[in-house]
Order: sequence, then C-alpha cells, then structure tokens
Amino acid sequence: MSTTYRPLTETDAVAYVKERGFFPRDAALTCREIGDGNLNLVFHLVDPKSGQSLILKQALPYARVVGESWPLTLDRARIEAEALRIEGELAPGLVPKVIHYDADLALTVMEDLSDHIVMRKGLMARTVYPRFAEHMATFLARTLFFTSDLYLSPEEKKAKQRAFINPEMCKITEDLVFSHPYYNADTNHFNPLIRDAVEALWQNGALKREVARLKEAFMTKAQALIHGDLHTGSIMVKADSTKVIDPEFAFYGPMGFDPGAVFANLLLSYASHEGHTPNEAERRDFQAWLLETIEAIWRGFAEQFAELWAEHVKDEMWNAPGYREAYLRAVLQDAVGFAGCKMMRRVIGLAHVADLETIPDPAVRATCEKLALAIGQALVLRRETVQRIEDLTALVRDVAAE
Ligand code: SR1
Ligand code: MG
Repeated sequence: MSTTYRPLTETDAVAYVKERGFFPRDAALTCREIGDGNLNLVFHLVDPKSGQSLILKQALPYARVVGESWPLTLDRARIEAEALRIEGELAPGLVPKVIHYDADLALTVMEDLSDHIVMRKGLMARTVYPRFAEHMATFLARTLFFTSDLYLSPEEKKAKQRAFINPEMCKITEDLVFSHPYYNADTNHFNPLIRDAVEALWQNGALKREVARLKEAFMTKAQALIHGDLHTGSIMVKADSTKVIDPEFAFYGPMGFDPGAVFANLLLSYASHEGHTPNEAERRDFQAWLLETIEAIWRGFAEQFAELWAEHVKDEMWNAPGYREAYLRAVLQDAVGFAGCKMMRRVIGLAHVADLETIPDPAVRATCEKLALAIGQALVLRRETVQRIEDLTALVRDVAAE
C-alpha cells in the first residue's frame, strides 16, 4: 500500500492492519468507521474468530465537524501518538496502549477500549464511577508534575516543549474557547431562547477582561505537557477502569487547563440533569456525586502532587517556604477560571455537548443552558476567591440555588 497520505476507507483499514501483521492475512475481519468526534476517522477492527480487536485512528487534513473548508494539520497525529506514549509511561494503565504510529498516513493503531464507554454517555445515564476520581487525580498529578520544570532539568523541559509546539490546535482553543463565545462570531450558534443571556454576556466588560487574562495564561504559561482537551468525550470509563484518550491538542500550557476541563464537563453534566432528570431525589443524588467527584479529584491530585514535590524537588528556590502551597493554589484558581470558559463555550460556541443537546424541549434546555452560563461566569469572575476546592463546589451550589 502507498504510504502517501490519503484518508482510508474501511477496506483500506483492513488491508493496512493485515499487511503490517497485526492480524493473520486470512482473518475475516470486520471493520466499522465509528468516529463520532469533531476531527478524525476511527476504525474499529475485529477478528470474530479470535476475538482480537484494535482501533486505527487517522487524522483528516480538515476538521470533520466543519468539512474541507477548515484545513487542519496532520501533525496532530504525531502529537497524539507521542503524548500517549509519554502519558502511558507516567500514568500506566490510564491511557490506551499505542501499538503503531505511521507518520505518512497520520494514523495510530491502538488498544481497543470497546469494553469501556465514553464517559459523557455514562454521565448522561447517571452512572456513577466509583474509581474515576482516584484515577483522574493520579493521571493529572503524574503527567503534570513529571513534565514540568519542577521535575525536569531546564534543558529537558525545553526540548519537550519544542517537540510539542502545536500552533494550529492551540489556535482552535484560543478562538473557540477564549474568543468567539464572547462576541457575535460566525462560528457561534445557540438556542434562540437564551439570546438575552448571551447578549448580556457579550456586554459584560468585566467578564471579557477576565477571560482575556485566562486566554493570555493559556497562550503563555508553559508549565507542563497538558492534554489540552480533557472533556468527558476524551475519557473512556467502566466501573474499575479509566482511560484518557485523544491528546491531539497536547502542548506546553498551564497545568490548570486539564483539571479545569474535567471540572467543566462534570458541571455541564450537573446543569444538564436539571433537564434530563425530573425526579428531584435522583437528580440531587447524581448532582451531589458530581460535586463530590470534583472535590475528590482535586484533593487526590493535590495530595499526590505534593508527595511528588516532597520526593523529587531538590531546587532551593522551589522549596522556599510556602511556595508549594502558593503554586497549588494558583493551579486551582486557574482550573476554576478555565472551567468557567469551557462551560460557556459549550453553550454559545461552535462545538456543543450531547449532555445539553439531547434535551428535547428547547425551553427545558434553555433553563439548563442558562444555569451552565451562570456557573461559568461565576467561576471566571470569582475564581480568585477560591482557596480550597470546597469553595468551588459551594460557589456552584450558590449559583444553582439563585
Ligand atoms: C473544530 S474542533 C472543535 C472542538 O472539538 C475538540 O474536541 C475541541 O474541544 C475543539 O475545540
Ligand atoms: Mg478529541
């Protein structure tokens, strides 16, 4: 098969994995293209005889959600494969195994996670994942600490930073998360029933100033190799297992962006259940679990991060009295602000979330979307009042009670 780039068909994908020896030549493979994200092709390949299965993920040279009018770098496949390899070493068992990367075809062959489900779908069904907080805390603490200046030498850190320069994917985030939702941009779309709330947000100078500060932090605060798009569609779960997928937006950015993305998506679920779950007791129970999960992720993250710091940080200055506590507090406040931006973009901007979009009645959906906007604005505007994770969850409860 030619190695010049071209998007594969299902037939091509079968030929590719057989030619490279991932399945026997005579295997009667089934192959389905199952990509439901915004950007890529994803082929699910199964040998029904042996039960063996694999995923082949290929980047398209454009954003799938928009079409060929939005060209997009194929280098994101390299970024994703390299980030998965690093994350797999730092956080074993918490990402899919990379089996093969092909730079010419911008594709990665990786472990099939069909026994897991996309976390967003699980949350929509109000499924509780008892080990998720512990797994996510470990993923965040280990990937962020070990790729930062706290652990690496300045030379090692800068070499990694260079390898993960990812300008086109960062530009998507700069536009879709930190710019377009805050003015009447062409890429935006939203429920007509919330137009008043959206226009009020566009008029809110204080909010826009704070989002601008967060945008600058996203663009300049090169603290660690971050996943860069850690929403609940980038997490696969089952009761006792969590796998973080899709790090194609990875780059050296602010640590708080990753926990912020997780918090935002748990809070979008929180807001959506005002519409999905009319039974008050069931709704309250699940929303309480979502807030407890946010608290448990942060506590686990901060505890493990502090342990790694105590064990590995030798630099005199990083060990100045009170610096570690101040560092973690700043990461928390960044996470809260980024979470707010990520909630608002999913209501107003180009890419929405199924949690809200699947609420059939537009009036009920509008109630949930307004709650998500209100929580998002409060998180951005009041993030510097958050000293402990309980301050964040109290803020959410206050806004929800208004
Ligand atoms: C054009 S890409 C839209 C969104 O999908 C990805 O998952 C990122 O969140 C991006 O902002
Ligand atoms: Mg993705």
